[in-house]
Amino acid sequence: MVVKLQRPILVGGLGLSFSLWILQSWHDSIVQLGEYSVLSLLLVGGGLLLLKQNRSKQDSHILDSLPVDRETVESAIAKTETVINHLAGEAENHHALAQLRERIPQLYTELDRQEIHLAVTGGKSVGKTTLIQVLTSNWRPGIGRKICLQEIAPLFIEVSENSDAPALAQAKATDFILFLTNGDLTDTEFQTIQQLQAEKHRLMLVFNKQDQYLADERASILLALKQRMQENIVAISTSPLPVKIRKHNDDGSVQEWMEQPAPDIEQLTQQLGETLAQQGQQLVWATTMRKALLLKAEAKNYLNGVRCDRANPVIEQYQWIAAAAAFANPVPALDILATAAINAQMIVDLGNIYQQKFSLEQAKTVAGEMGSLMLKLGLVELSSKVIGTVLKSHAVTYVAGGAVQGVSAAYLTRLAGLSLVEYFQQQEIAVNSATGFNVEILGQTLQKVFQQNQQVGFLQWFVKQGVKRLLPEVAEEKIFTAETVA
Ligand SMILES: Nc1nc2c(ncn2[C@@H]2O[C@H](COP(=O)(O)OP(=O)(O)OP(=O)(O)O)[C@@H](O)[C@H]2O)c(=O)[nH]1
Ligand SMILES: [Mg+2]
Repeated sequence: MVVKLQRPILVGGLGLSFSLWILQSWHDSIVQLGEYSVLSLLLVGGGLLLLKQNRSKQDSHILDSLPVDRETVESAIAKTETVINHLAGEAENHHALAQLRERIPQLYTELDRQEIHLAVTGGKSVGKTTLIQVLTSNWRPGIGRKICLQEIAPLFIEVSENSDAPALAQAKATDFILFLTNGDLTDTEFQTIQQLQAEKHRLMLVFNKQDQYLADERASILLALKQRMQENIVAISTSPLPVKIRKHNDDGSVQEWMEQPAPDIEQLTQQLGETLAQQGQQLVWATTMRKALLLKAEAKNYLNGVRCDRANPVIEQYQWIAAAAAFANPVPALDILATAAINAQMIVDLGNIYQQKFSLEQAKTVAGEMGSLMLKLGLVELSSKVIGTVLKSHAVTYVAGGAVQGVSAAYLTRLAGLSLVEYFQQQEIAVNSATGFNVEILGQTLQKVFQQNQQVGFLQWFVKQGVKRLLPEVAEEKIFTAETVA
């Protein structure tokens, strides 16, 4: 449905007068707005928290199903392919299509990969290179699979945030991670391990250089490590310091020499050998699964971008329709404002863009739900107050009645539209959609979108747009003049 806005609507008899004192009072209104922002921040805080918890639950749910069997991985790859096909269907010349598509057959090949990839990671000089050398020359696990050891660039060297991200990404791309430390874990080491475990990466904590400690120190470090991580801890010395050997001869003389002890890596080779023998196949499938999910997320991101570009003009269109309606017929009651602001046809149109089909009847129900949610959350009252304040600073007190309703209706329509977009984006790609609407999640989305769109700067801009639309003759010239003066 395409509706062209007729303008100007109802301008007769209304006048706007701008003068410089308004610009002075601008500051006051910013302070007032600041208060509203704090208020609504408090209001949405709880909701956001809920949303976050919900998100992480969803993610871990997917990954809890690791380790996986072959069919699960194949179906994940197929779903990824579906998303890419949607992208191709909706944007046939999309720049990312070729590289996304290429990676699908690679995933199928990856399922049958025979080698197992191990990452050797940890801080600077913990013994990564030495461990790889020792394992390469001394270890024959005999599991019928080739084992590739990859040294990851040292972590925790730079203090800046995310500086370890590229190195960690390399480690995450492998099947199993050997995380080396030379003593008790630092907080950063521990956080990194926790993050890897939360993302369901398999890892073993390797306490290397234990020859540097006395026996009782070693034991207490091991104990500390075990308190932090219940399982998968081994203690080794890949390159123990030479020890002095003293020999007392029969003739009373003493001979001394330095001897290089052999590397002590037995705990590691034994445990690792067992894990790889028992779970080698699973590890490869789990890695493939992770890669398929990553590719799917990437493709979905592109798809959401394409759809968002289509959704924006639709929201804009309905937002000014709502503004015109409320402006022409300003009803003070807040509830009418909320429901009138959410056009069921907008929901149908946006649903179409996101491949979520709604009948007009269904869309009306959703519109009703959203309207009452907005009321319940106090968004209607809050936004009309804020918009009223901004309008006053424009000295439109004259028309405040209709203008407040008009701009508020536009603003609420925008919130509703953006929330729907955000909600649809979170949904799984519909294969056969028509699944029920989750009002709870929609409510959380509304609060989040409201918070993102209630910054003072945005509201001021938005009110200006609204006034321009509703009172084009008067507003344009005056507002632009005011801007030049400011
Ligand atoms: N005492 C002792 N020293 C060790 C042990 N393992 C390695 N080292 C020494 O630690 C130093 C660093 O070892 P590397 O293997 O180069 O460590 P790395 O983690 O690869 O170092 P970067 O790649 O520079 O981060 C070397 O001097 C090794 O000889 C060990 O078990 N005991
Ligand atoms: Mg090294």
